Amino acid sequence: SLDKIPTWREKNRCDDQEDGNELTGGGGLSDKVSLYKGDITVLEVDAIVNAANSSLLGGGGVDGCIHKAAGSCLYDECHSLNGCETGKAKITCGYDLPARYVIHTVGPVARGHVGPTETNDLTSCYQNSLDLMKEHDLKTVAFPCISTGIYGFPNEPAADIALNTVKRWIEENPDKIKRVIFCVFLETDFAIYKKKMSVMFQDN
Ligand code: AR6
Repeated sequence: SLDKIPTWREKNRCDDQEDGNELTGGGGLSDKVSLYKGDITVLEVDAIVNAANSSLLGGGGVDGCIHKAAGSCLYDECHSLNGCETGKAKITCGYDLPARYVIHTVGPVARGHVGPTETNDLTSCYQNSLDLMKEHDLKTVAFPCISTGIYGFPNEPAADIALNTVKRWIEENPDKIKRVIFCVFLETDFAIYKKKMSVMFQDN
C-alpha cells in the first residue's frame, strides 16, 4: 500500500537529521512527493494518470499496461468519452486496478522537438490532471513520465516540466493533495528525477 512508499522527506531522513532540521512530517512540500520506480498499475492510490492518446481507446506503453490491468470495463467507459484533446484530461473508474480512478491525459507528440507548444501542452497535462483531482476531492496520485516514450518528448526537459508544474500546483493548493508519486519506469528517468528532486525538495 501507499505506506510502503516513502515520501521524499522520509527517504532523505538521515540528511535531515544531520542538518538538524525538524521532522515535522506532513507539512512541507517534501512530505507530499515521492519518487517510485516501477509499474504504475500496482499502486494503491486514489488515481493513477494514464499517458493516453486522443482516442482514449488504448494503445501501447503505459496506456496498454493500464488497460490490460483494469480490464475491458475501462475500454467501455473510455469509449463513451468521445476522446480527449492534447493537454486535457478526463477521469474514469479504475475497475480491476488497485487505484480507484484513472485520469487519462494526452501528452504532446514531440518526436524530439521541444518548442513552446510542446512545453505548454505537457504543462497542461499535469495541471489539468491535478485540477481533476481537486474537483473530485482525490488526495493521492501517481504520474508516469507523460510523452517521454512513444511520443518522444526528451526526458530531461519533460522531468523539469513535470516537477515544476506539480511543485507550483501544490504550493498554490496546499490543502488539496496529500501525495504525488512520480512513477518512473526507466533507470534514466529515475536518475534524472532523483537529481532534480534533491535540489527542488531540499528543506521544505
Ligand atoms: N508503469 C509506469 N510507467 C510505464 C509503464 C508502466 N507499466 N509502462 C511504460 N511506462 P508511453 P507516451 C513508461 O510510450 O510517450 C501509447 O500507445 C515509459 O517507459 O507509455 O505519452 C498511447 O496510447 C515512459 O517513461 O507514453 C499513446 O498513443 C512513460 O511510461 C502513446 O503511447 C510514457 O511512455 C503515448 O505516448
